Amino acid sequence: MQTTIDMSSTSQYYLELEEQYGAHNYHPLPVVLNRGKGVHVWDVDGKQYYDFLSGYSAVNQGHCHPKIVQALTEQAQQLTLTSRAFHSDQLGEFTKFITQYFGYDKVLPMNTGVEAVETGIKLCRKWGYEVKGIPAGKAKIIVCEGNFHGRTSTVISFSSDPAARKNFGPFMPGFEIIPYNDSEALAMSLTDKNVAGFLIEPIQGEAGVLVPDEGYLAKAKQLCEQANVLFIADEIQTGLARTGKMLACDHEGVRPDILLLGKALSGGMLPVSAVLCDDEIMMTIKPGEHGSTYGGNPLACKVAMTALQVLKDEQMAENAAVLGELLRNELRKLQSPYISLVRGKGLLNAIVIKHENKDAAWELCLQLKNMGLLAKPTHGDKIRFAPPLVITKEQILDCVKIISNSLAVLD
Ligand code: IF1
Repeated sequence: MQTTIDMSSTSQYYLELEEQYGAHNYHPLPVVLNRGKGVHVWDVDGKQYYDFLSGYSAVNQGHCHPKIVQALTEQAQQLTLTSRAFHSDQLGEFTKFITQYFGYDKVLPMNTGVEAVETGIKLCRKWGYEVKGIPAGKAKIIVCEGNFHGRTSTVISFSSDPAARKNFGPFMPGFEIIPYNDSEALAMSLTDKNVAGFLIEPIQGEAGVLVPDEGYLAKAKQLCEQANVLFIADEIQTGLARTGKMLACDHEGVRPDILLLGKALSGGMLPVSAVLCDDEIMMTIKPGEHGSTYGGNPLACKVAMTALQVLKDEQMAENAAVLGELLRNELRKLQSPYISLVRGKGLLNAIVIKHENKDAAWELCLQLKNMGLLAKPTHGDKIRFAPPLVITKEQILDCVKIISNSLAVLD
């Protein structure tokens, strides 16, 4: 089993530029893209691919969605940045739009996903001291084993992935790691009166699309409520229609106390993130206590309002629910000896590869690429299948054919 990589000299040229001048903090698939539209992307030689990664779920609305591109380009010619030293006409509209959209009192806009997580942590601690009455410096936040919430030094402090932490210490204290999908472990940890919050991914993405048991999120929320602890949902990857509902928490009727959004909030145009919560929490932060230069900029606000509107107008959650079901069923029907598990919700899915060769998932992804579908292995043996939510039934069936044919490379 050895997949041949046919690289044009054009692709090779760009690969070598990155290799020489870029930091080596990634190991990408050897494909160089220069165009995207809907579910498709094209490489520098004009070869077309289905995108089954969607920019790690940032392009839920499809590549270069015309309405979002229009919002971006129009606003770019009008006003892009004021800083928060001044007001803009877009920020006010955005705050009203997104709080009504998700049903919260207030929003705090940031840029990247990890900044939303950092903001959630800071809000939670402030609330812990100023509302709950936790003694100074004692606030604790519970997180789950296998979590992925981003890459800052605080956030990797509570990662359980050795690669994310090695030689990046010393680490931020104040976090306790408990097993995921284990409400008894949560109940035990919640007996500590100094716990201010529970930070959780409703489905663990980086861990390989781990869907918790039905009822776990609702139970966890209930336990947090009883303990007067904030339930903080990181919906940066699971949110915004990806799993078949607007939020993954919606599947269990759970309303997080603090909601973290990012990625598809801009439809892949620029980094836009947001933290939503009610006044009791949000109003603990006063002027000068938190912020960012670009957070809430008019360009981001305009793009985010459009990106959210498009999700509803085009019923992307419904499409994700129906086509995700179809994708998982068709993949299971293949009965491939190399696929030991198909799991996911909506269009956030993963397969687990079973093979004697430990590079099998990587080899399969190279073959998928040769046959016109881009997906990326994670943790060695898992492959994430998360196409843009604008994909059609015919396209899903076409993709399953590509996957089926590609599996032959593992024989
Ligand atoms: C990378 C995975 C996806 C996230 C959740 C916060 C953030 C992320 C639940 C931070 C980011 C990323 C970043 C990306 C790989 C990736 C990822 F493989 F790790 F699991 F999406 F599938 N919370 N997820 O998933 O958001 O600061 O990056 O905007 O290259 O590190 P960010």
